[in-house]
Amino acid sequence: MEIRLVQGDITTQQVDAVVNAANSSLLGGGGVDGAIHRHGGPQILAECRQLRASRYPDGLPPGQAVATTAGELPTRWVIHTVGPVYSVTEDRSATLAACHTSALALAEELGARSIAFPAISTGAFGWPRDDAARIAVAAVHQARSSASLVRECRFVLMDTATYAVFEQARSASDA
Ligand code: AR6
Repeated sequence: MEIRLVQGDITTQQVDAVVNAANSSLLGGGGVDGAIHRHGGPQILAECRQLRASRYPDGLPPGQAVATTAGELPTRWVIHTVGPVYSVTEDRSATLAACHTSALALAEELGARSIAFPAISTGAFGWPRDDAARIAVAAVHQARSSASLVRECRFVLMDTATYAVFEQARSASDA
């Protein structure tokens, strides 16, 4: 599996699956979540509502992942995952890593060959970008050996500063 870094908007990526940095309600929000629902159209929210009612009455727990249609996005599936809110008193990095491994495992199950991740938890959830980048890249690196279908894992970073920390994390993990 190739790990690629791209600076840009995750909603325009032509990949099989796009990962949404959602919240437990699965009912939308700001940031990546807002952009995905805005560009993907109402079908995504309709499926999220069904999932809430049928499988997640108490919400999707952080670190888990679930898939819906991608609506009008140029991709087949949206994989919703919920990152942990950053905490200075509690180490939640295993949950952030789990977001990546759960999303990748689900992509494999669906038959996706490519997947795009945003920088989960680095916006509204307040995780320091460089630390989140290290955790995300390490998690994908580790999951590589168990991924047989997914050939490309793309991190789509909105701004140059986030792109730069992911580039550093990737070089460190290759070393
Ligand atoms: N494409 C790529 N990256 C983006 C885009 C985009 N279109 N928009 C924002 N980012 P966030 P979180 C970057 O806040 O921290 C929502 O309200 C952004 O610059 O989207 O996991 C949810 O509903 C940042 O680096 O996700 C939850 O309540 C990164 O994506 C909560 O925010 C993640 O920022 C989740 O917070």
